[in-house]
Amino acid sequence: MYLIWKVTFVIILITTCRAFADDDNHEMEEFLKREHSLSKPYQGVGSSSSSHWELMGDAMVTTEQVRLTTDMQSKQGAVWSRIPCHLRDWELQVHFKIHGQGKKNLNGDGLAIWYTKERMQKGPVFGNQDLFTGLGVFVDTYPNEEKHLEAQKTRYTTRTQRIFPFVLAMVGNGSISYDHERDGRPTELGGCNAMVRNLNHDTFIFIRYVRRRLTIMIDIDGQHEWRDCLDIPGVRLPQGYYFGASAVTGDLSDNHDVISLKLYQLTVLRSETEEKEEEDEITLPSVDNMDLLKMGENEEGWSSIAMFFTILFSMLGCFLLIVVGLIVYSHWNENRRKRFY
Ligand SMILES: *[C@@H]1O[C@H](CO)[C@@H](O)[C@H](O)[C@H]1NC(C)=O
Ligand SMILES: [Ca+2]
Repeated sequence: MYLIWKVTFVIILITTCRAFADDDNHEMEEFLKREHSLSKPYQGVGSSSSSHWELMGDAMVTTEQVRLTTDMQSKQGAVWSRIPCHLRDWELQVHFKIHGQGKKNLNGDGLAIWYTKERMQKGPVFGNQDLFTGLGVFVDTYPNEEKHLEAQKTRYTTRTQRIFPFVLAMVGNGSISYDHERDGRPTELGGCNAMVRNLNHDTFIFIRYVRRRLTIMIDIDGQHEWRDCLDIPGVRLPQGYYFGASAVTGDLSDNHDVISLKLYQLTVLRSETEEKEEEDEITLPSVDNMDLLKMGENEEGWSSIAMFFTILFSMLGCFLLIVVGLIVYSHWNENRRKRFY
C-alpha cells in the first residue's frame, strides 16, 4: 500500500511539473492572416474571381453573412479559400449561426469546417466530398443513428447516448469514409455536445492546431467563455491545404450561416527536442495512437472491468492471507500444545 502511495505521489509531481513547464516555455503570439480570413463586408466574394474566397452550390452572400444553405429541403452550399495555407501553427475562429423553423431534431443536417487537400467538391459529407484528405469539424444537428435505433425500439445506454447538435472532429487520409448513418462515430477523434440552434447571441468554434496538437473549443453561451470540446496530441496535418465551410439540408433543413472565418498565425517557441520531433515533413494526414483513442471511448467500460478484477483479486488476496494465517496459527498452536504435554 505504501508503495502505491509513493508511486502516485511521484506521478502527480511529474505531471504538475510538466504542466508548469508547458506554460513557461510556450507563450504564444497571434497574428490575423487576412488572406486566409473571411469577414464582412465579404468584398468580391461570390462575384469576383480575384476574391480570396469562392462560393459553391446554393451558397450566397448577403451583407450580414455567407449563407451556405437556406431553411429549405435538399440544399447544399460551400465557401472555399482559394489560397493554400502554409502555416505550421494556427487557430481558426469560426463565427457561425444555425437557425430555422424546425423544432428540436426536426432540422438538419449541419455544417462542416474543413482544412483539406481538396476544395470545391460536391458530395455527401455535409455537402463536401467523402474520402477527403485532411481535417473535418462537423456541427451535426441531426441524430441519424439515434433516430434509427429509436425506430427499432432500441437505443444507446445513457452513457454513450449523445445529445445533438454534436460537434465532432475527423481526420481523413483519402481512403476513410464518413459514415453518415452513424453520425461519423466509427471514425471520430472525439467531440462534444453544443446547443447552438436558434440562439440570439453569437456562437463560435475555435480550432487550434499547435505543435501537432488539435484543440477545439466552443463559445456558445453568450458569455465570452471558451468551453473545451476536444484536445488531442499527435495529429499530423500537412501544410498547404485549403480552409472551407460547407453545409447541407435533406428532408429536414436549417439556415446555415458563416459570419466570419478568422485565421490566426500562432508563433510558438519550440525546444530543440520538439524541433527534432517535428522535423520530418508530413505528407499524409494521420493521428498517432488512433487505436488507443478508440479504446479511450470505452474508458468507463474498461474501468468497471478493471474495478471488478481489482476487487476480485483483493478478495482472493485477503482470503489467501487468512488461510495462510490460519495454517500458521494452527501449526503454532499444535507446537505449543505439544510442548505442554
Ligand atoms: C488511411 O487510414 C486507414 C485507417 O487508419 C488505414 O487503414 C489506411 O491504410 C490509410 N491509408 C493510407 C493511404 O495510408
Ligand atoms: Ca447526423
